Amino acid sequence: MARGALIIFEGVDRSGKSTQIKRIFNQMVNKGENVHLTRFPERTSEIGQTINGYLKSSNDLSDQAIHLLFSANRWEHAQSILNYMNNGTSVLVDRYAFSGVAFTAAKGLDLEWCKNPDRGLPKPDLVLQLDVDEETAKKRGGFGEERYEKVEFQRQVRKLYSQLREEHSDIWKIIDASASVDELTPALQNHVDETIKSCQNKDIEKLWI
Ligand code: Z5A
Ligand code: MG
Repeated sequence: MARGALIIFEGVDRSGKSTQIKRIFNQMVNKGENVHLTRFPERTSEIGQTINGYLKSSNDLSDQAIHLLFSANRWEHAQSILNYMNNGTSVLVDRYAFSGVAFTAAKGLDLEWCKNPDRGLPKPDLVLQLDVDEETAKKRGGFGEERYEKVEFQRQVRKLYSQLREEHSDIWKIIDASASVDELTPALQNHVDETIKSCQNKDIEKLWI
């Protein structure tokens, strides 16, 4: 059986990841395609609820501890992602280990240290990085409500995404996400469709191994 693809949406705050990934998921469901949508942080588990408290600034944790919790939150769901893929269902994920690394390294922690807990997770077949400049992001709804939504910090995160993009140029596409919601969806859908076709018979690899 052809396996499903693992496709990640990444990008700085307010770049439109959640908006676009939901549109693409709905289009694929309407066409009868085998697709599953998830996101990280996945805030419903016990670990997810602790992360949620941290992001809303109601609890404080060391930079190392919260990093490990974000990673543990992915590992809680790694086997289920693999099961979907092996059963022919493609998985769309709103943020993944690249957010984990970029957001913690932006605080000054060592990049390789940041990667360690996520080593061995299912490796994505495609990373779609939605990119908007600071001014555009600031104008969009909701900016500033959670812990990391500060301009200087997001600038640092953007730099780290560039570094990760260079390391993963084989699977990474950067998309100018300043266009309208309607304009962006078809281009993103094309990348998703092409990846699903091209990885059908490839082995599932492990991230950072
Ligand atoms: N984090 C971490 O530190 N470590 C980790 O391992 C992981 C995450 C996985 C919460 O993530 C925080 O966790 C995040 C990283 C950190 N902190 N920050 N920053 P989250 O994914 O839950 O964050 P969020 O609250 O969903 O925000 P977001 O993902 O950054 O936003 P978005 O999904 O990219 O944007 P959106 O919700 O689709 O759109 C934002 C607004 O813009 C909304 O009002 C839209 O209607 C509007 N919008 C969207 N697209 C457009 C276009 N094209 N034009 C105009 N307006 C638009
Ligand atoms: Mg989002």
